[in-house]
Amino acid sequence: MHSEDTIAAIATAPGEGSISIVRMSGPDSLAIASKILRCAKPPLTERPSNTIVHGFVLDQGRDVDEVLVLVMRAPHTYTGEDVVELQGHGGTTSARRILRCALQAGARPAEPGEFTRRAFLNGRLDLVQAEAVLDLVRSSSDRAAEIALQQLEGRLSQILNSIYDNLVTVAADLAAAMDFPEDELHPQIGVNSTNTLKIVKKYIDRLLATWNEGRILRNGAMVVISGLANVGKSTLLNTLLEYDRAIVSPIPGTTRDFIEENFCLHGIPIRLVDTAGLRPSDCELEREGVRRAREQMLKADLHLYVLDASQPLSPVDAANIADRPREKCVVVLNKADLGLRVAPKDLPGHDAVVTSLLEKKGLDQLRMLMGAKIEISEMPALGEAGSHIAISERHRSLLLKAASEVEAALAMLNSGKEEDQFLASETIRTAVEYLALIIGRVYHDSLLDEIFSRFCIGK
Ligand SMILES: Nc1nc2c(ncn2[C@@H]2O[C@H](COP(=O)(O)OP(=O)(O)OP(=O)(O)O)[C@@H](O)[C@H]2O)c(=O)[nH]1
Ligand SMILES: [Mg+2]
Repeated sequence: MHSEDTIAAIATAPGEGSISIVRMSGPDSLAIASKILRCAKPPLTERPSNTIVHGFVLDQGRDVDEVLVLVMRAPHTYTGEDVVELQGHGGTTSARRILRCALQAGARPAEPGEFTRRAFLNGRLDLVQAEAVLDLVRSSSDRAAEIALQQLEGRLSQILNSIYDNLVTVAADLAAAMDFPEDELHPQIGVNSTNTLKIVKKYIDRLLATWNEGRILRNGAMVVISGLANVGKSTLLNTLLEYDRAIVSPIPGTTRDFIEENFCLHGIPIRLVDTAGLRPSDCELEREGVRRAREQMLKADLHLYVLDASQPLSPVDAANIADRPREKCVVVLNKADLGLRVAPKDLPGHDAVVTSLLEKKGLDQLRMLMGAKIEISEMPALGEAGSHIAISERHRSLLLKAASEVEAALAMLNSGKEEDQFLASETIRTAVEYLALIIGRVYHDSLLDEIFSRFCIGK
């Protein structure tokens, strides 16, 4: 597909900056840029690809900004079309004026993600790679950025394509074998198909196992601080964030609504939530706070249960701790500076850390334990060593469907019945369709709208 029209947008973030970029893509990019540019000869339209030209953008004969112009000719560009980038002196006003000139000269404003959408439609990227562009822009940690970049470079696509190709081969082999109805399925074809399907299934399962990491890296791991009133929950939030976000006071029931903030722990993006102290109350507002606290706890990837360890372990604390899944809970035995009347050994089977948030003690150990608990698995078995993959929710839901089709086909091949072999081939074709949807070999406009509408304008 090659578009008829030429799109333009400001590609840099709004606000003051040292450079601002207006980007154009489409068949008339060079002609439009040439119309609004005063530069030395030859004109832009005669310049070779990948050159930089110095000049001035003009609006009705008056200079608007001094610019460097990047000339990139199709097909080896981001979008696969002629692309021009005008780099001005920075600042929103100047970028807007350059964009206005480009629009007056014949470009049309780009939709969000339209440059990347064109890259996809022109075969420069598959859908999985296009999604990685957004992941990269949005990544909030080194690790997330690394994974996004590898996905953009095609690591995940390679594996998906190989699964796709193998499934197509198996479906074709089975279909070909059926063209000779007088024979039973050739035993070799049966064995090969079964083996291939088993390997494919293993690969799909390994990809599925990376989803949780992907979810955490894209959305952040939800860590919920809970416990009885006045034990130091808000102090813990402030300490981990390293600034005074929440009100701390010796009055029990200080925090009413929950408070959510993001931060990064050992490269893992975290959504940290402080909640109201869990206690019965006559006050309607406080009861609502406790209800909201419980709602947050249901969504937690990790619980930090805080208690006042200078007091003997209360039955309520013991019950609350028992309620939380052990593998997802760290008990924070706080206020150790006031004397320790609950020790980790009193909570067998639970991970517990003794802290004094007042004296800033026990924090390194707490951070280590949090990092270890928010499990992020390495997956060296897939692809080359050192490659990281983390699939998204969209990939996961389609892979789950593909996996169940592959499993069904395996069962059919095992049955040994001739009609089942025909069905197996059809079932594998359905799995192939799911794979095609992930990579974008098949797509609907509504899917593209959904994916690219999340991008910024100019990307
Ligand atoms: N001695 C001592 N006091 C602490 C420690 N951590 C917090 N505090 C104090 O305990 C009181 C309550 O702290 P908060 O952080 O507001 O407790 P909270 O659990 O958020 O309380 P609510 O929001 O009311 O449920 C404050 O006066 C803190 O200064 C500690 O390690 N040692
Ligand atoms: Mg509080």
